Amino acid sequence: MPQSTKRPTVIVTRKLPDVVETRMRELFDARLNVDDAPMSQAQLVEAAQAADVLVPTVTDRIDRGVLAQAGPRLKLIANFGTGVDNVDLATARNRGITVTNTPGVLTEDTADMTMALILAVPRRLAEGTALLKDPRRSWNGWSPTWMLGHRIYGKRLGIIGMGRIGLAVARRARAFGLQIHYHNRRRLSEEIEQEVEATYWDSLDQMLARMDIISVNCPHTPATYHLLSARRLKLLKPTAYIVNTARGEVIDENELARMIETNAIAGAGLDVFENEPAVNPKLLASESVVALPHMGSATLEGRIDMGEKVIINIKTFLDGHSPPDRVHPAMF
Ligand code: 8YV
Repeated sequence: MPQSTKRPTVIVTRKLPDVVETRMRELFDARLNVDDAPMSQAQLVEAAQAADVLVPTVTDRIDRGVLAQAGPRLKLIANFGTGVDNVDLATARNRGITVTNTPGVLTEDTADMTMALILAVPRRLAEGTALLKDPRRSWNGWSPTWMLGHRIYGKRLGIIGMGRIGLAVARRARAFGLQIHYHNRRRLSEEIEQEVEATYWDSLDQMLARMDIISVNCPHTPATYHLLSARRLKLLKPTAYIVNTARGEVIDENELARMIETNAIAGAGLDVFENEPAVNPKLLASESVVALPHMGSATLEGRIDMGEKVIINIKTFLDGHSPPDRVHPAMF
């Protein structure tokens, strides 16, 4: 078969929605993971040796070790996901491997989940439902001083990372009467600040000390690893809540768990964890923590859109153009 008609080998590390996999089979020599078992590092090396294009997800560590053993054909890593902290971007660039991601299509879903946690923790949603469903406990009826949470309306929300998702959270939170504050590498335009009536804080430390609820919406990069360090977590008011739908690594999870255990903060809504799938048991034991298994973007519509983006990135790249969602290491 002449080189030009040979279909490129695209190795997909996890099971994707049927419609995405079917289209990939039509377009490429697609090697799919129908059992959805996470790949070991050795299996990832094998995949990197055989593929023209690798499609990993957040559960795959495409580190220096994997990239160092990649075959000469591997020219594109089309990540199924927006965060690219699972890929060693510098090594990929040095080896001439392009990396793409899937921004934009999971913004609204992730912002919805963030808002759900902002509501769920102060209003004790998980506690209430767990109580009713627990056959060992019984509900003795309404009481004026029972299951009291805290009001959301009028409180100060501090958003760390005001990119697409942070802004989508701000828009929702405004509708719930929260006062929007934010810390970001770059200040937003005056127009957008006015739209969501946002107050910018150059100093993260100063913002943390004054907020009622903190929402983490920045990517995990070397610069944001443990951005909420033990020192910074201690700046929070004891009545504050933390919500994280970004990456567990942004928060010092051990310190957060210690503070939850000792009631040094009021509660946390966590969709992501530092050592997924492991979760600090102190967090799970606490009634003031609402914990979710990394579900922020988990809608069927979102996953299909992500798959479509991956396909467009691969097609554009293979056609010799710069793919629309090319990741530039300096961006992260
Ligand atoms: C995805 C995410 O589920 O896209 C991201 O960065 O965190 C998630 O919403 C996951 O990354 C898919 O690889």
